[in-house]
Amino acid sequence: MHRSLIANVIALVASFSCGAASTATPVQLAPRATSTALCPTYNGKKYQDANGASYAVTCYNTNNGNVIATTGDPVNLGQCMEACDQESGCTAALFHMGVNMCYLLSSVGTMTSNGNYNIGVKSSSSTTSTASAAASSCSTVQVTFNELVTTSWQQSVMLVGSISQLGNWNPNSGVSLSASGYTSSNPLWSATVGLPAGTTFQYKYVVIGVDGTVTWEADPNQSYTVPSNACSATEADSWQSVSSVSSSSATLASTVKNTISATSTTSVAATSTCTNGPNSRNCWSGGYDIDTDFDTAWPTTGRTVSYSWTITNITMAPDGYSRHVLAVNGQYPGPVLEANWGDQISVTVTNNMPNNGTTIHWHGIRQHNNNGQDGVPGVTECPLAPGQTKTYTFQATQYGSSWYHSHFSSQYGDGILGPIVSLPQSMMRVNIR
Ligand SMILES: [Cu+2]
Repeated sequence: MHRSLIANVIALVASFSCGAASTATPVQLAPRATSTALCPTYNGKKYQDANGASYAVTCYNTNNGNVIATTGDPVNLGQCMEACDQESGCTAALFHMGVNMCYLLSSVGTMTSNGNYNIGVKSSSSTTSTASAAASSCSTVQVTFNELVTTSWQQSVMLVGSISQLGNWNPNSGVSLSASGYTSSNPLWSATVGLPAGTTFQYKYVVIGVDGTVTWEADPNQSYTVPSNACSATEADSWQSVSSVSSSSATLASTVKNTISATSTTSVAATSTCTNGPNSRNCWSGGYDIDTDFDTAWPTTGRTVSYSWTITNITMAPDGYSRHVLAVNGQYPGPVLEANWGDQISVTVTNNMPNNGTTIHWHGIRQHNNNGQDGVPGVTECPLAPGQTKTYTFQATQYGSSWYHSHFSSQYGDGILGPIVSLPQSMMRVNIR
């Protein structure tokens, strides 16, 4: 796996070349440092996955662990562990912090210390249920329901079941799940419900669309008995789609879609953990709220905001004294780049300066897994030569105000700059451009 990682880096480096430099020999990479600086943060830490299994963490580099799968874009070792739990045969997982890659391992292999990796080794003997069983029992058990279901913008997820606590099958009275742990690679919706010990019931998850459409997951109903020897428990499920049900099932066609009328006077759907009131608009739609960490979760609106900019060398007098200015669409400062949180942004930049290269950097935009759009000449791209055009595309995964600027030479001091405004959901303007 080590070799494939390095091969990827070489491929990335080799894939960009600036004119004559394209014939240059591949860059020789420096050996990876073997610092263990990151280890103490995680060493000895215990993670718990969606099924309640515990993982102990040791910081190691594996030399011959048998990789059974890899997943991209995990945020931490805990998510990597959850992916491991979903994969049969996975006994350990390795999270590479440098590139946010998750390696699911069927064995751990020989280890040498390396701070760029964290490994969680599945410990079969310790699970939450056995641990809490030994501890005590409770009349009300806090049951956490974790559901993996990929949802789109402004959808929400509810848990509905055959007992009153789950709405007696009425989706208007079910339990709202929170998407606070949702990421594209681990679409986790979750809720914790206090239920009487020993109760047996049936349940399903439903997805609520922005127009109130209720989509039930496919049959069969799931069944659950609340443990009577524990105070907390976890139930992990994935969305049951029709295609995952055996075709011999008589209930195959029973995916039900209902439309319920909106009972709220607002388009904002509060989650189980967030409620709007007269003095608070902190709860946003789609399970997002003011506390959502936009490094791990963001909406995808499906809308693209497009701009077309031409960079020219002109004469202006911004402070009353005529001088040469490098202008964006003939103006200084440049046009406002405005989008809603979750929009795709597309900016086509044409360099019409006669004797300057240029790139545009989107200051403060994370560009996670999207390096090529970061606009840093000599690092992520070649500068645009006079007359060249490039379309930068990236998603507004963050909200707030920042600025864009040329990253070439000191051009932003001569005018190539402007504001970026990514509106949070509480301020969204649907009709931007
Ligand atoms: Cu900057």
